[in-house]
Formats: sequence, structure tokens, C-alpha cells
Amino acid sequence: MAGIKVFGNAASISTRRVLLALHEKNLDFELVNVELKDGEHKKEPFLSRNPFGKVPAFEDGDLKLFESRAITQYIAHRYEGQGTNLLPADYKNPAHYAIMAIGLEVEAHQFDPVASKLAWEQVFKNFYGLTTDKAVVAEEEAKLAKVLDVYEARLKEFKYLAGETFTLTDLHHIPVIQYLLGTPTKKLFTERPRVNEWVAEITKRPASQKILQ
Ligand SMILES: N[C@@H](CCC(=O)N[C@@H](CS)C(=O)NCC(=O)O)C(=O)O
Repeated sequence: MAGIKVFGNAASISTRRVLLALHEKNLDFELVNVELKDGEHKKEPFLSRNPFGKVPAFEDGDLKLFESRAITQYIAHRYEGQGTNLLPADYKNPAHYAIMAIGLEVEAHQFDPVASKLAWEQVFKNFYGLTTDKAVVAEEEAKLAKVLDVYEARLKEFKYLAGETFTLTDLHHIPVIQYLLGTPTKKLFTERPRVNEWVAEITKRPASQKILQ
């Protein structure tokens, strides 16, 4: 079948980022399962799709991509007039685009490395029969608290991280937050009033609910 294909795993945070963007745009797609526990992502044919051996990879007709955040940006631009607008309302204004780009960078380099480590320790290690390292959790929670303090201040000024509308910046946070809400780390989100409201808002979206099914 031609059209959109996602090569990934329905439980993977990065795969879910792409699925979210597709659901927000109401696009039809096929999720081709890549079995991480069998190491399928480290072998051909997957390595031809992403030589770094990480899910997801993506195909839209002849176009082949990898890196979840590059894929979501492609989807947001390519399917601009469809479903939810995932870009700033005035995204052709370079200043407005740059505000969202800051949010994308902060998520990728400040928030996600810490949040994903917390999800690994408290959620994914259980799947593999490994034990949570409580010292690592404490250390990473201290780092996450600092990032969330910055978010709290930002969200006192704006409804969403890049302004008054939901954008890719917010979307990129959703999958790992959904996992962390099922762990004691949840308290870091709930004890900050504006962060708490933002989390409730972005996780109750229909697309956010769909990736949990
Ligand atoms: N920066 C990449 C990260 C991809 C990534 O780390 N994927 C994880 C699953 S969420 C993976 O493939 N892990 C298996 C491995 O690294 O062996 C992206 O956003 O696509």
C-alpha cells in the first residue's frame, strides 16, 4: 500500500510522537511494527530506513524520513490545511516560528533526556525485568524540577509553550508525560499549578487518547 507508513513500535515514545501528529491531522496511515525486543531495528531491512537503528522511520509515497521531530515537522507543513494546525498561527513570521523552534529545542535537549531517563527507570525497566535505580530517579527528578520551574513561569504568561495555541512544541512532550503520569514522578507536574493545567489540557486531546489505545 502506498501512502503514509510508520515503521516503529506502538509503545515507543518517539514513535508515539509521530502517531500523535498523524492523528491530529486525521491522516490515514499504516503502522508497521518493528519488534524492539527482537532487535529488528538493528538489522536490515530497518537499517536501510534509519542507519542509526532507532524507531521510528517514516514513508510518505517516495519520501523516506527518520527522527521523530523531523517527521512531525514534515507532517505539520505538508498537511498544513488539514486537521489541527500544529504550527504557530502566524508561522510565516520568522519571529513567531523561532519562538516555536526554541520550544522544540528545549523539549529535545532539556526536557526529553531527563524525562525519558525517568520513564526508562520507572516504566520500561519493568518490562525487561530490571530494577529501578532509586538514586538515578532522585537525581533526574531534581533536574526535571528545574526544567518544570521554567515551564511554570512560561505557562503563567501563555496558554501553551509557544504561545496561545497548541503547537508541535506541546505535542512533542505528550508521550513521555503520559508514561510519567503513571509513576511517582507525576507529583512534579501536579505540584506546579500551570504545568498541571497544561498537562491536563494536552493529554486529554482526542489524538493523545488514541495513542494509548
Ligand atoms: N531522536 C530519535 C530517538 C529515537 C529513539 O531513541 N527511539 C527509541 C525508542 S523510543 C529506540 O529506537 N530505542 C531502541 C534503541 O535505541 O536500541 C527520534 O526522535 O526519532
